[in-house]
Amino acid sequence: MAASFQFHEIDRYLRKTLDKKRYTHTLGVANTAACLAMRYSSDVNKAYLAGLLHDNAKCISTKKKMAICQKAGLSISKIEEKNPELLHSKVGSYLAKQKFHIEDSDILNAICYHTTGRPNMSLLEKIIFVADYMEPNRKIIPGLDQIRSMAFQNLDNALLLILENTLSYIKKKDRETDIDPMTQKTYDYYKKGSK
Ligand code: DGI
Ligand code: FE
Ligand code: FE
Repeated sequence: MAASFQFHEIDRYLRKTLDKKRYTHTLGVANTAACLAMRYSSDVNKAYLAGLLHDNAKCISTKKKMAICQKAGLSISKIEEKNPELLHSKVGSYLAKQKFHIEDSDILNAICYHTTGRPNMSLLEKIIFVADYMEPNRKIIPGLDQIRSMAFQNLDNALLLILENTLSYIKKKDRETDIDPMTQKTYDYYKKGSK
């Protein structure tokens, strides 16, 4: 299990590699994930650790992210090539293992799928996905209050509301073609489950 020295070491790395805004967001996600873990009887330390690490690759340049993928043999889809910000999740998952020796596959998957989600997510994956969207430092957007209160009542419903918002946001930006098929699959899966 994650010991506090590990949190400390990761915190030092994040302070160094993330910009201020991203670092603040990261602490918000870690704390929110811990709260959701308390609510849903999930491992609180694990949720905090996954929250701390979820955006660890966010401030790495596109060029470097691509290079890391190539070196590590991680595939880059067409949509990721066109929208390279999507790569921070899988690169972050890889670096969590390489740099911090995280072996827990649930934590690694929670990092890897925190942007698009995926069908049939584990409880920890859902917690990180939702915490990322609702943490206290996020810019207030319509529907966020409802999502925040829903997150503590029904996690799957909160997940669905977030996916709805994300998909309509991407479509509004006139980038319909840029929807990652995984985001759509996640939405379809949880939409079907909600009926
Ligand atoms: O890294 P964060 O900003 O904390 O949050 P995130 O990892 O969820 O990334 C958010 C961004 O990802 C947001 O601008 C929307 C974008 N995104 C989510 N799903 C998709 C997507 N972008 C594209 N192009 N396609 C998607 O399916
Ligand atoms: Fe992210
Ligand atoms: Fe994030």
